[in-house]
Amino acid sequence: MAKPAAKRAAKPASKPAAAAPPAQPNRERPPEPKRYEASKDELLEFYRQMLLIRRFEERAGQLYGLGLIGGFCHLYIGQEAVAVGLQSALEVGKDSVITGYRDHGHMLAYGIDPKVIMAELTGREAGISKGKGGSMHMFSVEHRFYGGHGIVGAQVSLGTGLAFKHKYSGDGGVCMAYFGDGAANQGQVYESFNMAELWKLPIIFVIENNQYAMGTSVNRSSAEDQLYRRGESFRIPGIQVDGMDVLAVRGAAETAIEWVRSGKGPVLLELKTYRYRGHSMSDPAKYRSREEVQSVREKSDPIDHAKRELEAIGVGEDALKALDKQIRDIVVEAADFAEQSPEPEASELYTDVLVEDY
Ligand SMILES: Cc1ncc(C[n+]2csc(CCOP(=O)(O)OP(=O)(O)O)c2C)c(N)n1
Ligand SMILES: [Mg+2]
Repeated sequence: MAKPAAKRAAKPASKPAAAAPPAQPNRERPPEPKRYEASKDELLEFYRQMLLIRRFEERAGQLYGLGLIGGFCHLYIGQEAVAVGLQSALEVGKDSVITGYRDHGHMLAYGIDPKVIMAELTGREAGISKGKGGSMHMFSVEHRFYGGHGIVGAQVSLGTGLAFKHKYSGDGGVCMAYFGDGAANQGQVYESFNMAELWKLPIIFVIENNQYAMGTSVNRSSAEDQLYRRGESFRIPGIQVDGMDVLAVRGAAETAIEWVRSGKGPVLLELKTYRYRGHSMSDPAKYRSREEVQSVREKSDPIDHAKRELEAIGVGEDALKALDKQIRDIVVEAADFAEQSPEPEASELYTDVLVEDY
């Protein structure tokens, strides 16, 4: 006779559902930034720096055309107010900066010698990376300028590491990590956002929204095209800024730096800007019309904008012309220096290359 089936163990009485974890409090937000009230001298200095970047980049474009610059070359023309406005609020040597391959303007805005930048562009020994990095891989440990990176978005996770270092060593610095609207769709950007907010790292994520990633416009590639909102699901507050107005940029920088330096965690700034030139020197420019570019140049140019403000506060034509001449001389000197500098020795091929374990 078959044994009666063992009585099934009675189901334990169901437990009351675990209480839901308490909701996180609403994230505090930085105050609305104010447009920076610059003194006459400060505004002149911003204007001077933007003009230096513009003229320097124009000359770099010519040297590229003459075959003196090899490899890639991404110009910053049109975006000058972003690097100048933001970096003018940082403390050189204490804070750190990292960006992508469109990096010459950032170096100039950080007060790095135009001669060594031009020498780097032309692959000379006197270049800031001994001529071995070129346009995309500029670097200055002294200035805590950590590149110059060719892999789109990679600088965001590296920048998060720099911010971790600032916090870990308690050196009081903040990291400014720049990336483009195209890079804003990279996965590692969001992994970085998560860690940065979780650990309240001192980092300002700066999206330079110049409207295009190579030939792809933001609207064609981004489900959320209001890029300042991209940190929301990580509780990172975002601010949208007119990136063609150097004083608006500087004002946003002040707000962001104050917030981040006081230990409140990361902030995301979206700078609305525009690049006038092609993505790099080899760009067929079929994805936008000449009229579009012309219209931005005429209506929103950051240098014209600052010039009009200077005129309005009484800076005369002669003073502006003298400044223009001074900048042209600096750029000519940088180009001459670069052209006359020797190329690195062939033996340099074997230096600064990691061959051992570490
Ligand atoms: C991981 C990776 N994918 C693709 C590329 C090729 N690439 C170089 S620049 C670029 C566009 C990036 O655009 P954006 O981030 O808007 O920066 P912008 O050039 O406008 O400054 C692409 C796709 C790359 N260098 N790295
Ligand atoms: Mg872009």
